[in-house]
Amino acid sequence: PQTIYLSEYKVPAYLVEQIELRFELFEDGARVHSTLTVRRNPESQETGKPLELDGDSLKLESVALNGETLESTAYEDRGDKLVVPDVPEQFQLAVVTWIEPQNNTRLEGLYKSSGMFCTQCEAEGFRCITYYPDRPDVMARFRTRIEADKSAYPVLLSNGNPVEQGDLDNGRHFVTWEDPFPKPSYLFALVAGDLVEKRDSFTTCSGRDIDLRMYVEPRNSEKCDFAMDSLKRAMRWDEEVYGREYDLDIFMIVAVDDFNMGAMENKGLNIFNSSCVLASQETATDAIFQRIEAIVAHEYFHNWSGNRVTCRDWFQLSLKEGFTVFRDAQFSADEGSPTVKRIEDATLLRTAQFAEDAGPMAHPVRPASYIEIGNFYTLTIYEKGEEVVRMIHNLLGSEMFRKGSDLYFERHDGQAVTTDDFVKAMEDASGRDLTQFRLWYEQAGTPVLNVEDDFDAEQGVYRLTIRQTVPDTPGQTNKKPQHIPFALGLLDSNGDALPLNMDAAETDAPTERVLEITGAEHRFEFYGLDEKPVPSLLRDFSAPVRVHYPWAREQLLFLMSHDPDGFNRWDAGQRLAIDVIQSLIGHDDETEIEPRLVESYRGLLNNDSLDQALVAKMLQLPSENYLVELSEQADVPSIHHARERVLLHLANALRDDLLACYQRNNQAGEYELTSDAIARRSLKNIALGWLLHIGDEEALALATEQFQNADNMTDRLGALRALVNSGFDQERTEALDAFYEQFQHDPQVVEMWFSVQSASHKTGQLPHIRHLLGHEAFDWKNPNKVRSVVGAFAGQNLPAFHNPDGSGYEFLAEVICRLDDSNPQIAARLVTPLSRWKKFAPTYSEQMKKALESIRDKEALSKDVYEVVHKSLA
Ligand code: HT7
Ligand code: ZN
Repeated sequence: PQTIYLSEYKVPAYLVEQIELRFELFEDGARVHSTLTVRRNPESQETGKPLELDGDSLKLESVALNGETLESTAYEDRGDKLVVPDVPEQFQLAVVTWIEPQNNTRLEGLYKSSGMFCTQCEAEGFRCITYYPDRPDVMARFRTRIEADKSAYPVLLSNGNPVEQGDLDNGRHFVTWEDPFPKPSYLFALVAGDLVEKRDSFTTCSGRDIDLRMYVEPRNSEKCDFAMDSLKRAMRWDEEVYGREYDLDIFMIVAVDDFNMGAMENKGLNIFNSSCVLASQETATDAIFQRIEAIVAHEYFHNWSGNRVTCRDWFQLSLKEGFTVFRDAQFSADEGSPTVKRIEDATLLRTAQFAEDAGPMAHPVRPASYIEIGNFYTLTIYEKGEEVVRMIHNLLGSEMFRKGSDLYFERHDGQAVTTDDFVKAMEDASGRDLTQFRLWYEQAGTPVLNVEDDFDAEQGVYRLTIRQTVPDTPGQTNKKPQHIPFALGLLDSNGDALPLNMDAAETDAPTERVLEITGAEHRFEFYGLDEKPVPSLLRDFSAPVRVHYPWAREQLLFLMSHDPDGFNRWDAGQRLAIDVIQSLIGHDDETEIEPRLVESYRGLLNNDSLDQALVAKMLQLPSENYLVELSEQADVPSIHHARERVLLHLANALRDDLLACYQRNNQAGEYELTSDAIARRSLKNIALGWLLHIGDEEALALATEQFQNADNMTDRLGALRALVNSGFDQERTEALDAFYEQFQHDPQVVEMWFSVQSASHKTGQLPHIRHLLGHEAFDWKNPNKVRSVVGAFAGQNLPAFHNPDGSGYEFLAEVICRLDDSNPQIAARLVTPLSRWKKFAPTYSEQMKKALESIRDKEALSKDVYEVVHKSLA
């Protein structure tokens, strides 16, 4: 397969002003008539270049130039390209293709899901519909006519506004849609199905009434309210915080069951994976409600950061994704607890993105090359990209950042641009020089900060020395120091915040500063101190870096209870727990477990003055995945065993406190989705899980009662998970059977049922995983089902996946090869757990490598899987 390089970017030789599409949808296929109004691009140097249109899996029926049907000698159909050598300066090209959506298992282009037609065109799906210059810098106005059987497909949707509709012969009908905003082909969408419509409306800041509509299968009609409400809140928020008003008269959301990712921001017609939009109290957990709120907002925010201003090429993907994730994170923080949101985001980044950045697929936020762009919808592009935008926000401050964002939208409205254009707008609006900062887009790898300190008691000066290095990554060595905003505070022994006097004459200094680290080594001095302070480093996780500082356990315990920065309170607790767990690895079971850890957890369990959502986060031990990420040569059984020892020790020692915490938070009353109610449910379910883990009979009775009588899914699933992870075999089986019996008709709940079992080290052993693959509710063609069984097993059930006999790896390789033929995007994503093979102790890594080699040797490997496997083995 061919590698595409950013350095080889050329402006398009031809531009498309207008595209008229006509879809004839049938059960055995679809005919697509496409008429393009094309002109040569005056900015292109490639004069005389033939017209080249992209295509994939298309059956070409005819080509006409300016109304004249072309002989087959007048063009070349190369399969992946349609080449027309002889074209004038301006012309109309009409192309007719035949496609088979009913056989499209890749879920790219036009396909069928639960009897409805739908599309997914990002990144390169439009070429599976018709021949077209399928690149984001070709922006055209779309007019789309859809024709289909009226009774089977009463709802026909596309981008923009409906302009015409009517009946046709043979029980068929049509609707025509027109989108006035020029857009790249990746934002095209079509939906046809028998769907119910839920309506609402929104009045914009300038007084325009927008029609809001959700389209779902009839059985889901009661699961739309939360997404609709989230949409309206997101629309208002974007007006208030970014000054962005919605631009069409109608905004539509559609839910589909078979979808490769979470959702898609098609202009005016967002398409969602059902699991990311449908929710009710009885079927969705609090975490799912929060995810829906964030994703609905994310897709909506793309209307400006992505659609009105889009990417010039796919190397710029983080331009829209990093900025939009930042916007949705700000929205979620404003709607809930900012500290908890930051903890969740930092956890994901430190556990999974840092791992990606240290692995064989490491790439910069703006990659320099790729083989298959589908492999670059990564945590680096999304989450690290978000952190990069957040750092600009931290460096400029809210006001200047808003000025920069206004300038960016105004300057580039209707254009396809680069990450550099974004940074330039921020520079121009604020007057700051971000030259060095741009390295965040160019250099892969997580910067490491080594922090040392000393206190000069005589002078009353505290010195911090910070050294930064950026590790080598595939294809990148000897990297330059980056520009890092480093938020800091100092505490005295009473826990009071100290003024950060940075020169001897300074008085009234602030108690928190954002230090700017730009060189390989910096020394900072703080004056006027009576005693050595306790440093609170990288507050609120102000940059996506690893910080090494020789923490003493007393310092961590102190910060856990005194740091005014909520994030660092939590982080201190995590560092302490990590230190305790790591100190047990490789030692026998007689080794003492730090008694102060127990006391600090007791303090947390009984602390009702602290934000209870933060307490719930602080009670959770670092995950096995994070402990693996922190090890040099991970030995999963040892990590699992050490973590289990700490968990069991804490649960035994705190049994009465846990029970009291459960009782206190198990309040009767109306179900609410407030932060406080969510925190209470979270605390209660953590307590229940720990108590069942130690086999507590009283807790078993509570869990059984909660499982049977819960009025919401958070509590029902919390009890189910606690039972599944307990040693109560009979109760576990009964609960799993009862749960399936009750919810078997709801695919989203069945997916939870699958993943609870697959992720559990009690139930998720390989024979049971294979059994789940044969279950009546499992479907290889549905990505959510694959993720909930195979993804949960390989990604979350570390002891079972890393079975020393290698069976977990062989199983995953077998699944990847099977899926590679039907859905290569999903197959490639599943390679991730194997791709980190070098991270594990030799007995594991050798077998992981073998599994990768067996995939590499499969015949007719897709380029998606080829790229990940070959880079992993390199
Ligand atoms: N921009 C969307 C990306 C997406 C996607 C990419 C590849 C294959 C399938 C896909 N579905 C959606 C989603 C987003 O970031 O908002
Ligand atoms: Zn996005």
